[in-house]
Amino acid sequence: MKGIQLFLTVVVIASCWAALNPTSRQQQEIEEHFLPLHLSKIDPLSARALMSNDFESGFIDPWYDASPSNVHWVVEDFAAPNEANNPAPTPSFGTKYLRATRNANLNSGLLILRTLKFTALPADQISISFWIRSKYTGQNTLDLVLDNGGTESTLYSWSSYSTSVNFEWRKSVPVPIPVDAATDVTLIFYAYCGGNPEDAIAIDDIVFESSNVPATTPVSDDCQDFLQGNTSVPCWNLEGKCYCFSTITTENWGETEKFCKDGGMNLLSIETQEENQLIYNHWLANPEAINKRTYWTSGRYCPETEWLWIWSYESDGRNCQQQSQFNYINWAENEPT
Ligand SMILES: [Ca+2]
Repeated sequence: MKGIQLFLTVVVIASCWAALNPTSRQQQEIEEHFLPLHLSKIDPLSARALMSNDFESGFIDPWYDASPSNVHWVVEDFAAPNEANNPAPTPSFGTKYLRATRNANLNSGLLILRTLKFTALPADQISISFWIRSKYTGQNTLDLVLDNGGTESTLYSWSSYSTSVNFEWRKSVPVPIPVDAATDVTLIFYAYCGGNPEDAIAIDDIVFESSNVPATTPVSDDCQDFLQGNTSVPCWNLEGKCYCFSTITTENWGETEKFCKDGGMNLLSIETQEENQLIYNHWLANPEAINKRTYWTSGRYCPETEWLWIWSYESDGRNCQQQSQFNYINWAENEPT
């Protein structure tokens, strides 16, 4: 692909909180049954502020385990897995995560992870990291459900990653919370974990945030000369976007994407002829500074769908059809291979 690496910066816009509704009787009964006393005192607005959780503290508030059977959500430390013969993959950050934890007989069962009632606002979204492994493909499931006034609706299912060879933590797509106005709701993870030694489900890095974020930042102030002071990654503001050109050689696409994300940016998606020309001209004009001829872009081949190339905003587990397919292409000769 004739393309050059681009990073786009992102600005977060703070959102406002609104009024709350009274807790329903049904929710009260659930919370009284499962919750530690200190948690039942939290009001929906306070619960909202606590929704993100990486479990490094060992606490899961304002989430709580409401599993009815032999399998429960328990914070596990990577250094001391409960199932030594089926350890979780190395977390991308920290050491703790929430895992479907079975008894000594590895009994299967339904798992339920609920939040306290919290105030959701329009444009709210949630993402997670997850790991699912199944002896039998599709056996183990992980679904996210919204409970809005007692009506449950499934927001997302990650069960397609439920295979015997899944040894990766994956980052989910941001899942929108569909409310039209400030609404007190509950989120629920429903999961099923089988009784085979290979079976496992784990959740980490729950991020709850507003999606009121522009995709790009049309300002020059945020585009420094170098990415986070790294002189191997010079940056320029080109027509209102910040483009950085890494001269560091990376081993593969995943490593490169992580490098960009660690710098608060994303790999380049070249979606128009104009943008391709802009970057190409800049590259021609700055050979000493850029000093490379080949670059990774965000383009990737989607294995789930035959011959589908997409601009991947991040390797987040989204279905290929949900990401940006190539509209503009300018393959080099004999590409793609
Ligand atoms: Ca963690």
